[in-house]
Amino acid sequence: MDWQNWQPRQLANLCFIVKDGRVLLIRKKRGLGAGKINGPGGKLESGETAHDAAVRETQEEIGVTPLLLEDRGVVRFQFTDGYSLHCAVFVARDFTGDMIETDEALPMWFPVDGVPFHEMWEDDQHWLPHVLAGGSFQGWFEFDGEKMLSKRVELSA
Ligand code: 8DG
Repeated sequence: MDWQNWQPRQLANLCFIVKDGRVLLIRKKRGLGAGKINGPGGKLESGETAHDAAVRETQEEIGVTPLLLEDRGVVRFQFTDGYSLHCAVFVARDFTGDMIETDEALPMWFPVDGVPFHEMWEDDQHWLPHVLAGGSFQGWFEFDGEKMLSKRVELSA
């Protein structure tokens, strides 16, 4: 894979709300990764920043507004069918509003040391623990559907 000249087809984001030793995740009901547990997030609309899209997608999916977003890195996905995604990862330290289940997602709290990686995308176990512990990262992954084919992760403080 020539990551040097890689161009993503889509821009997206993920927003992990972390508060009081717990992380707010969703059971995603539709779209890419339906059925899996993930952070709220989704694709950027035109003219939108990754930060603004992370706030909007979290509001749309589970009703709450994340606050104090911290930029923790980028994860890049190349799929064998040609699809590719650049995904900005944020941690939010607080939120306002009431959590709701929507057509898109069911919200669920997990202890930060009890994240259900067996129900998540295969790459997440390689970077999310570090992010939840306060760190940043860069990631590059190749997938064939839901199967991870290659991984490269650079963790930083
Ligand atoms: P839309 O409303 O924006 O059109 O659709 P969406 O449901 O928001 O976007 P999507 O294209 O269906 O879902 C993409 C989301 O899934 C986006 O937040 C990035 C995330 N995602 C992947 N692959 C992986 C992965 O390997 N790990 C994690 N944690 N998230 C991933 O696409």
